[in-house]
Amino acid sequence: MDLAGSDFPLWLRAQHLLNFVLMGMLIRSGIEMLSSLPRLWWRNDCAPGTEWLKFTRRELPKEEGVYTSLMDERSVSPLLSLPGRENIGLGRHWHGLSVMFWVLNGIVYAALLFATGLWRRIVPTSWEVFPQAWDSLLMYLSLETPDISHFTPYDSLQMLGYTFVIFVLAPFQMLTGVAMSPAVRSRFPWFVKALGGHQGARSLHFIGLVIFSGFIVMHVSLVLLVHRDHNVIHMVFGGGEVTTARAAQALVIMVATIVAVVVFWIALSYWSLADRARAQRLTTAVTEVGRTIFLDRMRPLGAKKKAYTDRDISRFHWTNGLPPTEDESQLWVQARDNDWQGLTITVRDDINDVEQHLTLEDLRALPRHSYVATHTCMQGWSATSRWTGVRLTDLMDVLGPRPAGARYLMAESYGLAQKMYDNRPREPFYAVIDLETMAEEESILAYERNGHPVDEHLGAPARLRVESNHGYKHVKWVSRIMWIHDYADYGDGRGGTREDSALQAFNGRI
Ligand SMILES: Nc1nc2c(c(=O)[nH]1)N[C@H]1C(S)=C(S)[C@@H](COP(=O)(O)O)O[C@H]1N2
Ligand SMILES: [Mo]
Repeated sequence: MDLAGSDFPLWLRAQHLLNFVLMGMLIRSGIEMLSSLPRLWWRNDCAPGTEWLKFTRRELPKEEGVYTSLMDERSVSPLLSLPGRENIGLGRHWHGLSVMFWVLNGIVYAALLFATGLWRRIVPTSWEVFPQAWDSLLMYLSLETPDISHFTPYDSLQMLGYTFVIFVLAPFQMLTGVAMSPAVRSRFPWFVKALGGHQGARSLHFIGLVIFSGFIVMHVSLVLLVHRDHNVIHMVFGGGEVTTARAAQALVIMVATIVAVVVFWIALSYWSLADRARAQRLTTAVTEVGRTIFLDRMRPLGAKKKAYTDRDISRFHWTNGLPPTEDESQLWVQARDNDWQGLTITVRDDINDVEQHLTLEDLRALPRHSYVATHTCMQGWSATSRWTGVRLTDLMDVLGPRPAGARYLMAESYGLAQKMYDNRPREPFYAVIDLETMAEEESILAYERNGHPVDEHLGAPARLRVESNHGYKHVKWVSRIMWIHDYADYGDGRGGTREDSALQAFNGRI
């Protein structure tokens, strides 16, 4: 195959089209994720009123623990967002799926670019490119059109633009994107800190999107305004004679393709919404491959490495899920009003029907583990605290050796889920983690935060902390922790309340 045969070989044109399809999916699912918490911060505690940008008129209460991030979600039309209508779980799966193909497409593109020598027309190799680009810019600003001989096939301004987008902006989006994964943060905390923490990464990722969008608008405008016939013929046919007839043909093919892609984007939304569970099954079948290869190997550094110190502790802490009410758990409410007297946490082997009830004093008598870490909700907010409690491995040792057949650990709450997505009755909040995640040093049942008993709204008297996972695994107001054989046997079988109803992935590492 003559890879560099025509001006624009087939592989290049095919990858250009695929990139267009995937970028659209990334932007649309990105909107879904942003709409689940439509605010951006530089401050890592996301304190109310400190946003630098927001897409909602709602004012945040200054008081902690009265407003939850689920209350802040905004519903966006499926015409714009993928999939739209407050489906953060599916939005995240679509983002993950698109990014896997987008990165693959990018790697193949870069490899072929260098293999064929075509990189030479994109990557500037002389400093001359700057004065030349400046001349081009002045020409465009004076609304003149550079002569076609100027493009061989790209002029200096294009070279700079393309090089920037391909070799700077795209990697920048990948880096700021993965920085938002709790598994990456727990393993490479210095990297996330260098980007300004979770909120820095999130805000920079958004700014990257804005620059990308600006580039797309400029790129498309210039293609259509400056030597349009030449451009569309090259984009669609790869090259050849520039005649009015061929240009018209190319333009029709291009417009028809764009219409088909837009229909495809919107169809993805409605297809997802028509059967959300099916959409979750099929998208996570793909994203799990990436999670297993890249994220499952990443384990937290360990408390001794001191990635975060007490100086990083946040002033404000967001909440998701409100404390149990009298209707949800009379026991919990009475115990709260009575200094936690009478409240126990059950440690159980659900396979052999063996259990023990631990009081808070029992918990405190077990080995203590303490570390400073940033909590992130997959909706986007973060807060750094010192958490102290008992490692889950030490806790379960109370029952003796791990029973044969135990493959997961499940935690349940005294409180009900704040929101069920499909108008189902609210159920006790629960989450399941696998044995490797449980064995991580930072997987604890926490009873202290910043040296004080855990606050009521943050999970008193004890809550899970699973450092390598997003917040939806960190069950608050824990009532029971137990060995189970398979999470398929509990709830809807997806491994947690947020997995069952919001269709989050079982694996909470990204
Ligand atoms: N019982 C219970 N635990 C829960 C939730 C909940 O709704 N109920 N929300 C989870 C989610 S999505 C997050 S992000 C964290 C929030 O923890 P925080 O409120 O302590 O900040 O709690 C998790 N644990
Ligand atoms: Mo969350």
